Amino acid sequence: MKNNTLREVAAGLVSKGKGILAADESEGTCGKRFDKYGIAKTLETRRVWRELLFTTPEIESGLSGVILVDETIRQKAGDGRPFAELLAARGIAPGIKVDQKTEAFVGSPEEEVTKGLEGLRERLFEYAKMGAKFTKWRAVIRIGQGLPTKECIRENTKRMAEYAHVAQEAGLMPIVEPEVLLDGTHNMSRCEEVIRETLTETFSAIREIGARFDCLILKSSMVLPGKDSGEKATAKQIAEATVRALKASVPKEVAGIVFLSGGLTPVQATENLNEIAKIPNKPWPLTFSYSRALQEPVMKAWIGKDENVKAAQDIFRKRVLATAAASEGKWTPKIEL
Ligand code: 5MM
Repeated sequence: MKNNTLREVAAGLVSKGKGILAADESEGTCGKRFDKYGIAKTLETRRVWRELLFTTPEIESGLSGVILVDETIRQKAGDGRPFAELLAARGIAPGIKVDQKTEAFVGSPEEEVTKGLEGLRERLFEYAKMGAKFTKWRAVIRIGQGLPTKECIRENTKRMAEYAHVAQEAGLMPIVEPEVLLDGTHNMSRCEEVIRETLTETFSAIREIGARFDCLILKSSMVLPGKDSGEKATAKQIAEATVRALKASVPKEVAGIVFLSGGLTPVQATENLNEIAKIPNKPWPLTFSYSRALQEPVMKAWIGKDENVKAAQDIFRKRVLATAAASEGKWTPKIEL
């Protein structure tokens, strides 16, 4: 019974023509984004920002779910409804980020391991009561001289697998997100190799702990040349390399794959997804789970001012619908971004 529910939640999240909004920035990350536009960093401005996003007209046509953060799942909209309730009433599944920051990896301090297993079970039960239907855990993998180390990948994937197992037991469908960072001077083929290695380790750890592949979603980076590599790649090349890496390392039983935008511009994130969608014969449904690529232009239009809410929501609606079109390979440059 529990597995059927987990499968249903997963299927809903990756249903045709829809994807996920990642609105799970921690206070620090959200603060960095606010700083860029001079927006005051308070509990209330973060609440108003999230309300702007979640009350945007028509987003339910392109959004299947929203990933919240602890602070936000406890907050309410101006009409008094908790955000999780408001989203669910619109047919958008509320999810929750459950990892808790990173710590330096012993023996390779340039690398990080994600924390959050302590007290996880109890937190999951509380989130379920608040209406969460799914969860997310992110690990960060850095490419560099001698990096990533096998040991750091192993420790991160071991913890992530344990999280997935506990989340499935608690009835909250897990998203596992081993993010391979865009930062660095590496070329695209090195990125492909690291994504394959990381995902192979991820699924071997998940198999070992006994969590179910068909009751979880993978959130992955795309295969890209490092940000400072000087290498250029077309959206088609990125799509082909990404699908090749996924086919080589992700079990067919996995319920779906969603992509993070990882610092790509909104246009790049849309074009790459559109090309990925056009590739035939993929064993899993694939779509987006973007944060920055959906939110950046919206925040720029809002800049914390009430009088800009409508204009910002209009941009958000267009971004969601364009990205949703791209998830089906139906985006064309004629569709406004
Ligand atoms: C990689 O970050 C995730 C996807 O966002 P982008 O599309 O912008 O790459 C995102 O869900 C991330 O996990 C959250 O922003 C939370 O990050 P912090 O660092 O605040 O926990």
